[in-house]
Amino acid sequence: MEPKERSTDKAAQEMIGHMAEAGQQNAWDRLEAQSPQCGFGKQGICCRICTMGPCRISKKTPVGICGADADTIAARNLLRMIASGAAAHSDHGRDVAHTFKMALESDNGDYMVKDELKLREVAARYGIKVEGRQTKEIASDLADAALSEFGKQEGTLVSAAAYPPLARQKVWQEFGVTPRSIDREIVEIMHRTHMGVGSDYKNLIKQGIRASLADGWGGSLIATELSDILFGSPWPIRFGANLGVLDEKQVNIIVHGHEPTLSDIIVAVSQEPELMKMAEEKGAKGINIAGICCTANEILMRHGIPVAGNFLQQELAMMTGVVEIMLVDVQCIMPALGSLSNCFHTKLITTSPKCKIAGAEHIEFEEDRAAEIARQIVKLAIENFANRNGKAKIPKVMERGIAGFTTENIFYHLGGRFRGSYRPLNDGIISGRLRGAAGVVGCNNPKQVHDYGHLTMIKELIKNDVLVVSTGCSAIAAGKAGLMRPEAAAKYCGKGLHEVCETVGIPPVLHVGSCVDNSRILTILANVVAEGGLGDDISDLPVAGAAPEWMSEKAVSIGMYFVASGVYTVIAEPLPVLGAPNLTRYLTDEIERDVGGKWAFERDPIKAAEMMIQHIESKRDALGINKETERKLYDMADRRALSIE
Ligand code: SF4
Ligand code: MSK
Repeated sequence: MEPKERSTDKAAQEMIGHMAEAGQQNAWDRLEAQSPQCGFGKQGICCRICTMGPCRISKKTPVGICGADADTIAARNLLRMIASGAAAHSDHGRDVAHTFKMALESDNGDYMVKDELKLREVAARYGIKVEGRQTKEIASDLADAALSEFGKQEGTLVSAAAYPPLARQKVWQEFGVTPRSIDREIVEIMHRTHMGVGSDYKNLIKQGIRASLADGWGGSLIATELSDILFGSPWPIRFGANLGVLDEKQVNIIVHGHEPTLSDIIVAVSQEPELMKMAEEKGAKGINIAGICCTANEILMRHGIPVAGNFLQQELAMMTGVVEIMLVDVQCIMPALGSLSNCFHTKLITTSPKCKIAGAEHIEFEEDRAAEIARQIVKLAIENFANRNGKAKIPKVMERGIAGFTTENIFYHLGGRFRGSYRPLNDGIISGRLRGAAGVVGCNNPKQVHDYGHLTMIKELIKNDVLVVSTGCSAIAAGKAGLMRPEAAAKYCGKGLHEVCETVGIPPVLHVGSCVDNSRILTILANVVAEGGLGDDISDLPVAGAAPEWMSEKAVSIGMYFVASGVYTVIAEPLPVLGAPNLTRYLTDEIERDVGGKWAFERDPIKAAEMMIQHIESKRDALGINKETERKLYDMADRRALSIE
């Protein structure tokens, strides 16, 4: 297969060609080697939960040995994907909460509270007294409150009652899916899907919904909010993206994975004069930190650190031959990096006790020695600069853009300098200049042409005046394609969105962060509802979600919490449920009556975008804002009246 058939990204194409010439395998090659893939697995109708099996469902064998049918088996498999995805996000949240607590107890100053305003806002939501109290006291109470959300035995998640609209909370209460605590919902999935527990697919899915809500409005939200407080809330910031950000003349360190705890401190120490001097003494012009996947997004959002690429570019980045260290933490790290690193001077370094990789060196990260360990790693990279072997190959491909949007700062951008408010966004939607908004998120998957799904869908949406917010590898794809430049509005947007972007000075695609930061999209939606004029619930809003190239279990949890929050969610690769007709019908149709959102599967990104736009228009119809009205020009008196409302 030609590189062009594998990726739309010019840098990726060049490196895929280079890998082929060098006789190295990558994910696309391994997909070909794995094809044709198992049809039972694809359709979700293979069960290996007990050793009477494995059982496969077919016309000849419509039930497994225990009598479980296709719907039960596929529902159980799906639930276990949600459990894993929710666990990954939430464990990330737990780690940030631990670091947060440790930072308050330690005197070494490696970490400290960087956003006091957010600390006070979040603490107040948790019912913690803030007036007249010191930062440290409030932060300590918040750390304890956040940590107790994971394992508490009584009540419900604080954030599930503090953030979503009341109407949404009522839907969850009536349907019986209000999340209680984070770990509990994940454990209960594992219990309910054990051999011989539940077999009613709808009742199984209910627990999947509850665990996913504990992820989105719980574990992920905790990860986002405590990261903002501890590492600083993002603010719009310029960045460069694609493999061209690597620099042959500098020591290159790539950080890859998801958690910001180590990468944030690596960024800080890499600017220390002593280390810069050491790099120069070794013949390098400097120390260049770049990111891959969501670790990239974390440090991009807060420090403007360049992004080398998204998920399918991790092997390609190593192939450049100029990476001294690839430093990984957890999630989305291909085991293939272990053997590939052996072909280069590149050191693959794992840092989490949860993630060791064959062929990698392990330097365990300890939060209470964060700066010391970060310095040790940067020094190793500097030492390794002299060991480069073979010819460097860095594609000269790089784009620029603006990232760093959050629930709080979109507020100021949309409201303008003097009137921070979601009002202009809601008014823009009500007037029809903006048709609505879409979240386009998620991974890459070699089953789709790399980045094609993200870019084609996003361009179609913004052409039709739908504002796009993006996270994860989708956001990186948009950044690499120049869609996060404010100027992209003139080139790609419909008239209404173009006007809005120009007036406010934002790009048409807003980078709101990493995978756990999908929680920012939830809180943005809650704010839009609270602003008024667009219904009482998230399910009333003219919005839709999509993951055009998803691959990970985390994406299933994310998709489910968006659906369960009332959002129509279109994904490319279908959920592995197609062999279970009742379950498929439930997830793509009937579930809407229970939670207000539903799933759709569509591989063609243009068709998928059309489905999203159609959904947005149907919500506009239901809100009664699709009537032909004359555009009202506001004078000062009108504006004052609006502010008072
Ligand atoms: Fe087969 Fe039932 Fe065991 Fe699954 S739980 S492997 S369907 S016997
Ligand atoms: S990194 S989960 S490939 S978005 Fe968050 Fe990218 Fe998907 Fe990993």
